[in-house]
Amino acid sequence: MEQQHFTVQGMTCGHCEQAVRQAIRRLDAQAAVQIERSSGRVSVQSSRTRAELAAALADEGYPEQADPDAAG
Ligand SMILES: [Cu+2]
Repeated sequence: MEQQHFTVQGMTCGHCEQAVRQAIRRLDAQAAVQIERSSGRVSVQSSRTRAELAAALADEGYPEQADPDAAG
């Protein structure tokens, strides 16, 4: 399983953390999820692809923050 890192928008409380965790677990019940709410960091160990995980997060209402290093 691969460790994937995301920085998402909109996590403001414990309920948000739970929603994020459940969105990942719905996609992959075996996933290990670590959340650091203050920075919006979500680390996921899962066999699912990064795109699948990111889509699940966005569908739940926590889209990834735009990468400030990505040009244009
Ligand atoms: Cu919340």
